Amino acid sequence: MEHAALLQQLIDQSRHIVFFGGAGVSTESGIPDFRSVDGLYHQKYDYPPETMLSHDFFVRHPEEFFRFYRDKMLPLEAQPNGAHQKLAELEQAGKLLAIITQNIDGLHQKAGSKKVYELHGSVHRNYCTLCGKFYDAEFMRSTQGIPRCNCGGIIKPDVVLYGESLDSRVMAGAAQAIDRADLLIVGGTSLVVYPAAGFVANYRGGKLVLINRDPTPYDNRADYLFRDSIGKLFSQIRV
Ligand code: CNA
Repeated sequence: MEHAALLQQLIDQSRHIVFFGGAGVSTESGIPDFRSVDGLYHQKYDYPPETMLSHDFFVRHPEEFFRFYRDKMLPLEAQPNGAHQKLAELEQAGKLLAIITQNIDGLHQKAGSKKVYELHGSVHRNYCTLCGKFYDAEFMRSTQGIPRCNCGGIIKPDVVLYGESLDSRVMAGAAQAIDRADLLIVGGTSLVVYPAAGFVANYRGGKLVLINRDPTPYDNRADYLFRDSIGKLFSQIRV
């Protein structure tokens, strides 16, 4: 059976779907991922993205951190693609419990999804490190150099940088959702960044579907493996 028809059948048979995704969910919206051939790891910078997006780098080289951040992490014109849209529709139809994402772009919410566990935070939330005042992504993009609050504090994106710990409440909510899932769809993630691999490895519920262009270390754990474009595939699903 072709991929779309098989995915349709699995979705039709399930009542508590959970979707777990990564950067590959947003590439069809024009946002590059890290590890694909046209991803950020293959573009030329003085440091690799993992270094520039680390807590250590943020503290030691804030000016360079924000130059990279404004340049690459704030594609605010990007629009949701077929995957974001169909997942939002599945939630509205009462079939999808939650989305767990490693993305920080907010495109699931832009598509209308409500229950979204953002493991790595969001570029749409930024806070003064001194007084806690909130700033949106548009404000961050309008700044130059190191963004500062009225009070003088540095404004930090609410994004989990490498070397920082994940929010335990978000983690617990995501784990609970996965426990309740009768269909776990994992897509657009290389499954090499913690805690993605753990969530997938520990899934003991119903069926596991993996949709990814490149191979992952968990391909053999999947009940169904679709080496396909996730936006294109979801666009063909009827909710
Ligand atoms: P990754 O390691 O870059 O892997 C992405 C995976 O998606 C690769 O295995 C690709 O083969 C696959 N892929 C790319 N495009 C598609 C597509 N259209 N259809 C199907 N598969 C596709 O990304 P991960 O999310 O696994 O890595 C985790 C990092 C990347 C997280 O910390 C993210 O915060 C971070 N990131 C996020 C964004 C974003 O918010 N949009 C962008 C870039 C990186």
